[in-house]
Amino acid sequence: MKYPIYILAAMLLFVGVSAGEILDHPTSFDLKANSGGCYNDGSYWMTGWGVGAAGSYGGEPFENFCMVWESPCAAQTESAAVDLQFSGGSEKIVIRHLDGASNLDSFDVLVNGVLVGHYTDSLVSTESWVVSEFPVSGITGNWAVALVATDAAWPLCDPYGQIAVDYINVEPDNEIPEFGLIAGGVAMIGALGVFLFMRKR
Ligand SMILES: [Ca+2]
Ligand SMILES: [Ca+2]
Ligand SMILES: [Ca+2]
Repeated sequence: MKYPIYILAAMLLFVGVSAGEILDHPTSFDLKANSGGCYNDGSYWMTGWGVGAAGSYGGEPFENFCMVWESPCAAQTESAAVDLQFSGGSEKIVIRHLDGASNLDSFDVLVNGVLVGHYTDSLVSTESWVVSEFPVSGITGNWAVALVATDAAWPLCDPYGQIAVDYINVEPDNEIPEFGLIAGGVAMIGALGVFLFMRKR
């Protein structure tokens, strides 16, 4: 079958635009919920997320976050994931999530199915929102960042769900160089102190 040149051009343009859209995936993902389900303001890919019970979790309304496991939890084994963009440099996956009173809010973090981090519940029996960072490096492009619950379901998983997540971001990880500079500065000040001490003697 022969296509007119303008149809071929349109097809190439479509492929090009599609590839461009793939590169436009975000570096931050704000999870939100309503009675209809879990959603994001953009049209980005997300799967496996559910909605908590109406009410507040750790002082925040259920509309602010989504659940890795949602009612009915007993049958749940799947991960919950969002698609995020990585630069290839030293970065960190930053997740704001609830460390709840159940003490069963531990989870693994996977990128493209590969384990990159783990959060262990603090075993503090309060409803506390925490921001956890998981360093990564050498990951380039768009990949699924998945959370996998690693504890047993808690008794009230139905209806409240398990592992509430507010947002997942990919951010530059500048902490190691900064720490190196601070450590270097402390070492220099220390060496100077020894030098002055020795001169005084
Ligand atoms: Ca789920
Ligand atoms: Ca806890
Ligand atoms: Ca949110």
